[in-house]
Amino acid sequence: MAASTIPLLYSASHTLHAPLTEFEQGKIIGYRETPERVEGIYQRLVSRGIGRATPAAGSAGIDDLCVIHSLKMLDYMEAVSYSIRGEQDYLYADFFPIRGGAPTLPKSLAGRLGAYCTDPYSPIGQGTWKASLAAAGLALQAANMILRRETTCAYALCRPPGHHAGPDFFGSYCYINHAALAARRLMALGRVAVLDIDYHHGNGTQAIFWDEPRVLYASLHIDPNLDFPYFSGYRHETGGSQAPGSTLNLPLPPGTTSAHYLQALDSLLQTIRAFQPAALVVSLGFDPYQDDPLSSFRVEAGAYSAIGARIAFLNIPTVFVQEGGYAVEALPVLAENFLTGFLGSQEGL
Ligand code: SP5
Ligand code: ZN
Repeated sequence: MAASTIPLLYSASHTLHAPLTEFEQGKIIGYRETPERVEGIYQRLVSRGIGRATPAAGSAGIDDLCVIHSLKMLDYMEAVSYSIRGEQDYLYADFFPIRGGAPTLPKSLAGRLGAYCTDPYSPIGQGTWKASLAAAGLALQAANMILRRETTCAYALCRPPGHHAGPDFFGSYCYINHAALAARRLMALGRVAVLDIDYHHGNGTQAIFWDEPRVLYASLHIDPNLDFPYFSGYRHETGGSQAPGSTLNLPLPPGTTSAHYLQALDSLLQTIRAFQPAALVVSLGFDPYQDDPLSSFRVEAGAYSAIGARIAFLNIPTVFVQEGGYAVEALPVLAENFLTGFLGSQEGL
């Protein structure tokens, strides 16, 4: 029996995190990772009867997060967030330690900003920590629902996103790696695959599972020679010495069409199938879409139902975790297409 709806995990706390601006080539522009992104998807999926609104069970705690992130970084983020007074105030990292040394951590919180941060796209405000814990709670709840066999799939509408957050770094709109949290929890079932279809390489997720043979990290993304995160996501990165072959990067060129994209996806899915995972986590970014302001691909809106259907054919318990996607007007339709394809092709477990 094909399921026709998916549990949709949402928390209004995401609105506590809403920076106003970001840098682009020395200019200040509107922050792209806005609350409207997730609001639009949520409204659409509920009103179309695709998403089953499921109450949030509660925020994650630091104990949940330190399984994948360093306690020092977590304590730091919390301290910065709670030190901020003004509702509109956000601290942006602008100085970064030179690599290769063990930098002295300065005493001031402002001085430490760059110590854990890869770039200035993840400013910290007074609501950033609370919003991140709430989003992490959604991903863990989705994984718990699978573990308890309450469902075979769930969609965590996480915001801010997470796949650029690693063991001891964060950046690019991300703070806590929600997909990695879900994957780590699902390891209770056995091997876990993480399929990352955000436009950008998930450098954080790759780093977290680099030496973990029980987790396969497989990602389709823009060639890092040309775009963020630049320093990882290359094909030759295939996992650490304890986990050779557990990372699979498939960089794609600008101009990648729907057909090319689906072909590349099929090749990742084949590797995932061979890995025989007990569960799947999908880092679900809609930024490969052709009209996304950050995308150079030509993936059409209609392709998302085919992408969803192909993932459903794996026929394993699946947690979807929201990552990027910045074509705010189109996001609700992209999510609807994706889930229509997925739910329509589920065989039933
Ligand atoms: C989660 C996620 O998708 N994060 C992406 C963060 C990308 N941040 C870098 C933004 C650089 C924008 N410059 C590209 C201009 C394209 N017109
Ligand atoms: Zn992205």
